[in-house]
Amino acid sequence: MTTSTYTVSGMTCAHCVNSVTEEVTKIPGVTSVNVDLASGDLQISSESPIDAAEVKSAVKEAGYELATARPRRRAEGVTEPIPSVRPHVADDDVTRTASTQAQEM
Ligand SMILES: [Cu+2]
Repeated sequence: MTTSTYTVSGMTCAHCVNSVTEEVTKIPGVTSVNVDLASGDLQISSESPIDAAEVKSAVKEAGYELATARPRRRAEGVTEPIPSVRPHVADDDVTRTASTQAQEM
């Protein structure tokens, strides 16, 4: 059992939360999805680790963007330096963040 936490940007209401939850739940192996509207946290529980690219495309399918290119794997004891709560960012910031992190991968 693995839990990964990502940050989704662009969600503004409960409908957004439902869309993201629905798309991410469709990823094979995902057992539960928990989205927090205020922080943008997307918590995914799965039988085995889910490819970040799959999560990214599922979130995109729902109409939103991942603010983090990689999961924060607290459950596995791997600590990455991540800002605690990401505020909603302007559209151009999202684009820049996404492309920068894509290059790192
Ligand atoms: Cu909405």
